[in-house]
Amino acid sequence: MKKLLAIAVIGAAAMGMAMTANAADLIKVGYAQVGHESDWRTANTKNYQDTFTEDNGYSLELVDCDNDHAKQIEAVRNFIQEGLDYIIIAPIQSAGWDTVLQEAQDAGIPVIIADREIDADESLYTAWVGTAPHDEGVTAGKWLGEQLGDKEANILQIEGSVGASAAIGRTEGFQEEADKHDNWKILDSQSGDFTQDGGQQVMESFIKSYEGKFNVVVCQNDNEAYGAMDAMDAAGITYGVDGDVTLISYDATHDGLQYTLDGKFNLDVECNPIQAQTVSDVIQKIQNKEDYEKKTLIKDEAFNAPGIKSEFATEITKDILDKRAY
Ligand code: GYE
Repeated sequence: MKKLLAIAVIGAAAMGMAMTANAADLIKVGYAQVGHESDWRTANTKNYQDTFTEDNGYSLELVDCDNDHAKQIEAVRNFIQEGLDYIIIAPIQSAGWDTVLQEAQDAGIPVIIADREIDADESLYTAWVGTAPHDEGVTAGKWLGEQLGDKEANILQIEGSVGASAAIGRTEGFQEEADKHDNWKILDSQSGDFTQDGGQQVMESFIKSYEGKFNVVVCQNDNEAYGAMDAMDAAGITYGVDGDVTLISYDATHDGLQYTLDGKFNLDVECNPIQAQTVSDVIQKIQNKEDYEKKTLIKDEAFNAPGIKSEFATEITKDILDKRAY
């Protein structure tokens, strides 16, 4: 009896040890996520949860920072205190990162900036993986120029969250193209915070001020565009390929592309939220002491409604839409 019990105890201890050893083998990653403001963000969160799994050798601590910069800084500080192996940050705003990045560096924890850009010296972070909002803005502007020809444009723009590189870049890129056209006027440009409610509210107030005076609406993400559509529907303003207003959006999520296929959006400029595997590849290279890219750009394209020929966008088809999982 005694002997058997002893064996059982040893067995449990060995199993326990094996379990601890396994847990200790996992690479501990903290992701300070922006929030849950849009379908794009939901897809990005899911992509991290599906990629940074225990089966893939990770333990993931994902913090939804609710679009609050102070909360995001605090999340990063907690990751540092916990002594995680890697920190990933999708920066809510581009400014204000120097101090906490220095703290992570002092603690010897590699930081990967993901999705958006930051205003900080490159030496303060390990790597960057993300998209190019400035180029996306340029694409939207070039496409509009190509489609309008000599026609004038009276444009209303619903921007993303104030201070976010995704909003700053899209605004600047589009403005650069707008500046090339004497007969384009950006009547107004206000933040809709990358949300559907925000898009609707801004569009409602735009309609009050500019009804009958605009022929282009640019929304800096799909959710804002859904809100803008609701506001225009309520006011009896038509948009899309058969409407009075050209509607441009960014993200090209599944629903956004469905609206493009239906001719409700004229153009949807893609921004790809599927970035976790690229981030994981960087981490694996660091783990294996291999060379890694300091910056990796996730490639995007643009899609326009069926029947529209463009040098800058692909005509959306049911086939493309069906392959879009997010
Ligand atoms: O366009 C928007 C999201 O940072 C690129 O954030 C991302 C943007 C995306 O909320 O939908």
